[in-house]
Amino acid sequence: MVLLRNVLTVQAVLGLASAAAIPASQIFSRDITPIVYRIDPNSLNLPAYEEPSGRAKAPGKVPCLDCETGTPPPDQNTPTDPPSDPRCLQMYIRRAWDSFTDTEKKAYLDAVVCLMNTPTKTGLPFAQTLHDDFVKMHQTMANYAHNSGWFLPFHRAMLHTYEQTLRNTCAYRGALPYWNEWADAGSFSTASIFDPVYGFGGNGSGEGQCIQDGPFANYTLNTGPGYNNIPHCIWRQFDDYSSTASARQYTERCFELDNYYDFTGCVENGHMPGVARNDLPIEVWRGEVPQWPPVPIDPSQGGGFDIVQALASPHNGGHIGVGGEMGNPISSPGDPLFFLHHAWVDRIWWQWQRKNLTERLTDIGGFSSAHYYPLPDVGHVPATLEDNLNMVGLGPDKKIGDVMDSRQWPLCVEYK
Ligand SMILES: *[C@@H]1O[C@H](CO)[C@@H](O)[C@H](O)[C@H]1NC(C)=O
Ligand SMILES: *[C@@H]1O[C@H](CO)[C@@H](O)[C@H](O)[C@H]1NC(C)=O
Ligand SMILES: *[C@@H]1O[C@H](CO)[C@@H](O)[C@H](O)[C@H]1NC(C)=O
Ligand SMILES: [Cu+2]
Repeated sequence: MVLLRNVLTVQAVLGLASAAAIPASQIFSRDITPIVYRIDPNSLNLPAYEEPSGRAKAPGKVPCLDCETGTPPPDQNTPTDPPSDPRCLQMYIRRAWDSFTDTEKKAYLDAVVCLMNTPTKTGLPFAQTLHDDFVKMHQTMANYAHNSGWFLPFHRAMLHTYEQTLRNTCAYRGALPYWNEWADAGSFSTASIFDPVYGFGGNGSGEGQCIQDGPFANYTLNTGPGYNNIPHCIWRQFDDYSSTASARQYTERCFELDNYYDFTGCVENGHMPGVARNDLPIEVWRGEVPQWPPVPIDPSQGGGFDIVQALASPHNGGHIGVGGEMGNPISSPGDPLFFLHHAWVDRIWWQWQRKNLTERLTDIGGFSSAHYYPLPDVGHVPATLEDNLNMVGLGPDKKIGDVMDSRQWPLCVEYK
């Protein structure tokens, strides 16, 4: 059964040798026939994960501050409390992006650019950079890590792997920031996190809705959109109405729920116990959505589908308010903002856990795959603390039980 549960379905488009970036909107208007094949992760020939020895130098021409000088600046990650778990060498104090100084913001953005300029470590099909590797991780695990009990633990493990990769490969000295989305709900388009210099760049524009400024403008993703693997730009379609789904009230109602199964459904998709679910069409979860958000949506503008009414949740808010790559449930890590968004979601889980640690450090529920993805031969299997979260060679795999307590090794994370 263990093997069966590791059988993954991935679609890929073959025969596209050209590396020229093309706008995502054109990709979807093309006649593409995805080829479905199954991958057993045991057959992927993943490089074995190796503990890094010392800090790696950045590859050439990367504006990676401390890598270039070889002199690490003082650790920005000064803990206020000693680690509560003696196995933690230090704690990673995750703070809101808006609390970062300009120097800290620049150091983080530089490290992400460094990741984008570092060659793939997984060698997974179509991945060319370490940034692509994280998209592949998410693409590969998408049917397990969404609409399932794995949603929160998988993303927590993924964030840790990403944070450690920034530190070990790109000499980043801080902890992962999170995006405080309550502050920007309803007004993503003017949020300071999209600053062109000390931020992630702004909205997309033009035919492919490619981002035009910021440190990731002109970058070519080799994986995505969706399950496709076609070179394309990072694209965004801000929609301020959709971004109201990030409002505080849609988080607060999740905090009222008292078990993991109800809580995760509320956080991920705004599902409330006993209320009929407004599920997205299955095509969306297969990554086949041509563009996101679908139009028209805002009822005050005559739209027919009230996306906020249907989907308001702390998780959906960030995805649908930013749109484009972030609006794609399969390839959203292609926009580096994904990791700050998910750190926000992860903090919400931790805040909820902290309200009753005795109960909630072991509370897991739901299945080990999406409700629309019964496992071959065995169907739906309940998620357990023993389930293995595959990090596709980017870091050590983790069991769900390893990530239930953020403060403990291997995570050693605290949120401010
Ligand atoms: C973002 O850009 C898209 C595409 O150019 C445009 O349709 C949309 O109105 C913009 N959003 C905002 C909030 O400016
Ligand atoms: C992206 O390309 C444009 C046009 O060539 C250039 O002006 C801009 O500086 C580039 N941005 C980055 C972040 O490389
Ligand atoms: C934690 O949850 C358990 C089980 O629901 C309950 O008995 C207990 O009173 C709760 N503790 C707190 C501090 O709310
Ligand atoms: Cu995800």
